[in-house]
Amino acid sequence: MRAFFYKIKRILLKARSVGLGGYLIKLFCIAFDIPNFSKHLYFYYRILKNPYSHIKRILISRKFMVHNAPVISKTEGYVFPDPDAYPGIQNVVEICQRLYREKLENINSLQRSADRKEFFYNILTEQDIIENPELMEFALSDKVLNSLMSYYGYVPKLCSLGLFVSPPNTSTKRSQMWHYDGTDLHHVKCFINVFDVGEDDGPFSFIPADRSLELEKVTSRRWKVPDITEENELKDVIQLVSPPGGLAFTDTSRCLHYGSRVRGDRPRVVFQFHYAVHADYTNLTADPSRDLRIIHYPKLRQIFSKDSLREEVLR
Ligand SMILES: O=C(O)CCC(=O)C(=O)O
Ligand SMILES: [Fe+2]
Repeated sequence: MRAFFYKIKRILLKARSVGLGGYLIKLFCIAFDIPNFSKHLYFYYRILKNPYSHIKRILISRKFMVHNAPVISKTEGYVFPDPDAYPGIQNVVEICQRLYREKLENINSLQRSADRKEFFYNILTEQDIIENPELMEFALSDKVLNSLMSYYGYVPKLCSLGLFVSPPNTSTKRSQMWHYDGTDLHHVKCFINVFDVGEDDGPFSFIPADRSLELEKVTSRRWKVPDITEENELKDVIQLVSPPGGLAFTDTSRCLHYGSRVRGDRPRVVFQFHYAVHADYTNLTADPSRDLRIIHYPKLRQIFSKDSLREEVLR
């Protein structure tokens, strides 16, 4: 009985977060057993609602595209670039290291406020971004935007960002299990390791998009799989194991992924910024311990909308 009410509650919460149109699409696709197709339908539904805005996004991306940035593979849905390709990354890492150390004293209370996701929570605040504009400037830099625009083919939206702490833990739940990110057609997340991350430190781990699709067909395990164990599957896993500054851009709607299985004795800290086709693909309420959703921070959007490209990214 409890499980039944829990299921109903989840359905209602989901309906509220994606809006009526998005929700009907989801229900339709579930009914026909094509859940991943709902992302495509949602994409066309939003474009048809406002075609002009999409055309504008294509035109602005053409104007600013310079093709000198690492390319996110359209087939594989990721790039593991040389950090030196992105000017300013070392500075970003140093700022994040300092912010983490400054907040260390209060880290337990920050973790407690991260209600359900105590294994992956954000400690960055709006004030930190205002005082350290280099973080946002990096996420909006020409190089980063060029990597993204050549993948999307139009200007993507900055959806959220954060400095995420994953403390040592023994759990394997929620985003610690294999999953795709939902609703939006292309969530592209950039993960930057702030300190050394080894195999035991819960590295961000994923399977390239083409291989994820094959696995999904063979195993029909699309969602929240506790583990993928067959040897032929495991060999395809890529882990963001690196010294500080190691980074990856991954389309988490197409690449099966998980992270934060921190079995060693030190926390994993990453700076992550998250792009999507629509920043408002969900109406989550503001919760800085989850992440900083740009739609909830008009002041940041105003400060960093420096030209027509950044304006579009933050609109
Ligand atoms: O903990 C991680 O590294 C992965 C988190 C995740 O699934 C996500 O940000 O989409
Ligand atoms: Fe995810």
